[in-house]
Amino acid sequence: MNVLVTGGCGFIGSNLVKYLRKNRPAWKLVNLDKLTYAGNLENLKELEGDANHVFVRGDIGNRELVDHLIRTHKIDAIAHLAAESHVDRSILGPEAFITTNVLGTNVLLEAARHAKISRFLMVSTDEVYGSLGPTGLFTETTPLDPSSPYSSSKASSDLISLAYAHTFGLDVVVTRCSNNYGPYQFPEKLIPLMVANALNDKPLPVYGDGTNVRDWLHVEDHCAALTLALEKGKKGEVYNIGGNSERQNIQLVKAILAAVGKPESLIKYVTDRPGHDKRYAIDASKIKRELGWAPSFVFEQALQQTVEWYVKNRPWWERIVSGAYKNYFDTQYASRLGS
Ligand code: NAD
Ligand code: TDX
Repeated sequence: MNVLVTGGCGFIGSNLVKYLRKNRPAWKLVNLDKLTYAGNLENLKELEGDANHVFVRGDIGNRELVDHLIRTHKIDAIAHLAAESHVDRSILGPEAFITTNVLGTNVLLEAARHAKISRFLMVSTDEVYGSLGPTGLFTETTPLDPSSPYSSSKASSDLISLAYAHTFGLDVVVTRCSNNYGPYQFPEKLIPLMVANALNDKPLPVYGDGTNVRDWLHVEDHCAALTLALEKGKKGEVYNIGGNSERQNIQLVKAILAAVGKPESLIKYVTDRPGHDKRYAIDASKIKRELGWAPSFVFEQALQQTVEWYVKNRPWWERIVSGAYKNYFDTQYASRLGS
């Protein structure tokens, strides 16, 4: 099978590309990635010279390029991960989120429809459901109620994808996953940011009172679920993916500090994220029942391994936080302190 993977140089995309090369070695992967601030070819260094991985730098919004790739590589399926993915950045500037997540996705869907692609996997997020109170779980029939520009743009692309299945018969499958963790996550996200700051003895900015809850899933478990959805998902269906590992942010931050042997005095409570969703939790029984997926990583153990990966691979994230993107991290922190 020939698969066009979009966003294959980002966190989940690069993990997926490597997962597929290992677990579906006969598949040819064409990786279309714009290499925004979040895309990094270094994440795929081990695939240099691999004839079944073709990297193409480009924008999913470029219809001519997408058509050309589908034609020349005889693409059978599209796994669509490319996106602007960070909630805080969507609050600073929503435009790129609309351009890539909404319009870019539509370009891919149109190209897929005209080329009669046999499977379109839309990688969506649990954030499309909005926020939960202290109890309950998101199921696939929970009404969408996104709160941030990021989650609204993902809800739009998620629904447009489903509309292509209903209206045009395109073989679309949508997945909605909870928070991922693991190697190669851009250090603007909670876990790698906290590890990086702790190792540099910098304050750890916890938004609000730190009691917001996220459900954590190891990225490799997500990759396994995406592979099954791509292969066996039913046309027009949505599959929730979750780790059954709900943690308050503050619990997680304290666990990270303990793992790297740094004091809790580094924790700094800062101005809350505007519109901050309180709690996410997933009912993943449908994908377990219908596709036979189950998470294999145990959270405490895998968090420890993830922290160790960032400790060992310091140059990978140090280049980001102290190099080209230092300004983002400095201004984010200063603005949350109100300075
Ligand atoms: P990421 O920000 O690490 O990577 C995104 C990738 O997309 C980057 O390589 C970037 O260069 C590329 N990209 C961005 N705009 C592009 C464009 N216009 N054309 C081509 N490439 C472009 O994101 P991630 O965390 O790996 O998330 C991947 C996908 O999974 C996203 O769709 C996201 O919404 C979804 N998701 C993420 C999580 C999570 O916890 N990270 C959870 C659920 C769903
Ligand atoms: O510095 C921080 N301090 C803090 O308290 C950061 C960066 C985050 N937080 C909080 C906000 C959230 O409650 O930690 C939690 C996790 O934040 P993020 O890592 O930014 O993730 P989140 O906003 O939950 O969204 C993530 O999961 C769903 C991904 O970024 C999305 O792409 C995915 O769809």
